[in-house]
Amino acid sequence: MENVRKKIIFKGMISTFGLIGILSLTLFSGCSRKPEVEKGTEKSSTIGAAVASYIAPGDMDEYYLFYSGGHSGNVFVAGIPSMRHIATIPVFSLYPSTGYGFDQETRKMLGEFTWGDVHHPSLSETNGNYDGRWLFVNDNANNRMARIDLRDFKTKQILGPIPNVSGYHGGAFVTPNTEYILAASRFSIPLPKGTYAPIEQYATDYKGVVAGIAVDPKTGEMSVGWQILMPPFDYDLGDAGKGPSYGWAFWTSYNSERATGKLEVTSTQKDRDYIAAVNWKAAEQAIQNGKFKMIGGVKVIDPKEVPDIVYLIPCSKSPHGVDVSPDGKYIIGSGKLQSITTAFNMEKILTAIQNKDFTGNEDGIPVLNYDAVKEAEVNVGLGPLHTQFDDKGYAYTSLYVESAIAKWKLGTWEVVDKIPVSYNIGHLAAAEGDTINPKGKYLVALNKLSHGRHISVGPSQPESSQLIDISGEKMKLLYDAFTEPEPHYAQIIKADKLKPIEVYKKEDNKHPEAIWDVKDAKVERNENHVTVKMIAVRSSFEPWKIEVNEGDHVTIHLTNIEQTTDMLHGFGLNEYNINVVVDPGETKTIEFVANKPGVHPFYCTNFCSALHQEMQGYLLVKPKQSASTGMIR
Ligand SMILES: [Cu+2]
Repeated sequence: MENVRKKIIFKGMISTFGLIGILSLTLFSGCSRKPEVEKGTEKSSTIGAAVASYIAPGDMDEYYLFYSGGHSGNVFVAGIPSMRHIATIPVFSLYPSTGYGFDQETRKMLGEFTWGDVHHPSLSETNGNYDGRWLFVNDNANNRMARIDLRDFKTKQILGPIPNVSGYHGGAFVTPNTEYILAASRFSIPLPKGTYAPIEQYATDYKGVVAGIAVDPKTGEMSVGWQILMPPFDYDLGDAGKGPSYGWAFWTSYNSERATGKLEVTSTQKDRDYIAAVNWKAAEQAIQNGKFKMIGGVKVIDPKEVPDIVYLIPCSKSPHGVDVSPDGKYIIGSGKLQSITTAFNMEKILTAIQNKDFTGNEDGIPVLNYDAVKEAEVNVGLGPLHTQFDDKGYAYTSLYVESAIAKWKLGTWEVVDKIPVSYNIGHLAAAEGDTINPKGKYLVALNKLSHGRHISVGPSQPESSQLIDISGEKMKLLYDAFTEPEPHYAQIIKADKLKPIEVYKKEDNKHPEAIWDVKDAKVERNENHVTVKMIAVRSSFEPWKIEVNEGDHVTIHLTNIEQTTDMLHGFGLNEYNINVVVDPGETKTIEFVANKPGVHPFYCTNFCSALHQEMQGYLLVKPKQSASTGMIR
């Protein structure tokens, strides 16, 4: 009953906006209740669902889901339809399982930070299709962007903190040929970073930034590309144009009021927020033509001085997702505080720009006439958030407040089906559902709050994501899987696009200190620096004994000389807080100061053979006193 009542209140009031009290009620009381109606439906379809999501032992999944691990700093990989978790990819946080953040190479990459907040994974694209080369993820907390190489599912580059971008939420989303990865500021601040301005001057002296991070098409190496100075709104999700909208990038934003303080009240006063539409081809050109100023060491375009690069499209209040349809014709914008999703027509956007059909401006950026660029308003339901697409011309919009997904038709704009989810869905991911060639078949609901879906483990309930069959007319719930908190965006790629390597080939190892023969293994001293060239191979370390003096600076270059797939070795050093894992053919560098005297065993931490337990050695640290007097301290 309460749900029904809420809906009536919501529908009655929503068109008037500015309804803070009602919203607090709907947004937040909605979290604590389960919709009761669907329980029976779930049960009755159990057998069909079980068969549809069953992958027999030894068989493999058809698709893989890459989903963000939020403030764990990790990315997780699961099979679809089995929803089996198959890998954790550490990105911004230490991860002893793979030794990530313990060796010199990854420590350097992580820099001063030991955590990050992964939000939106983005698979690299060629001609608008996933190409299975890289996965990019953003760090909302420390304004960084990382590249994961899908040949070995490892993080290879972390760019940032990116200058001027503050609260990197509006990424990572790639352009159709991975020319750029989108980036935007969630939190506007005075620029460059480090500048002080009183909060009372927020509306004028604080700035947002939208940006494109450039990607080298051969290596995937990222560099700071173009940046555009924006009004102090909070920039949210983005998507790149394709087909007729190719060359454009879109971000939603909230807080068009430029408010500070209690944003749930102060930033919900106006009727609309904006989608920022950026002509990135023009931005590229402007930078080339020298039309920029240097801010924070980066070339930044000021739209006041360089017109025709960025426009604002009014959209429903408090939007999250902006999603471009597979054919690139429509830009779908959803505001959480309105029960409709708007489809904007790219052709109409371009015409309005040409005709200067503007209704105003924000800091010199033209605001397009909503009615002139709108194609349709779709009555999707309460709290529309994010939209994905299938192969049959349907769109799927997550409804946060309603805890449901609406399926609707592009072109007729009719809602044709709805399925409840448990509960409070944020993002959703359909199979290749944001490319030019969505596959249909499966969709995963990434639920923000899930009560009672798993055994309670205390006040914090395990989160749930749900696999939904979208191959038929009606959506069908197939499976409830645990999701590491916090699920943000995810992407689903066809398994045959992933072509991971089997080993690191010896000839490809470019580490200057790599050794491949036990006769080259050695311990060398240069004053108080001890360098060890070490080999790990089934089932021993060579050398197995390292003698140093207390206070020595120790560097171990450890090469796993195996050329057999999955033959990993670890190096765990007792009470030195060190655990490194080396894959076959890989060399890693371990550095530490031998500041704990005594005898410290090291051992292989990653199971490798029947004699894995025997794979061990000793670090012998002579106490300082004993080195001079021969006495044991
Ligand atoms: Cu081993």
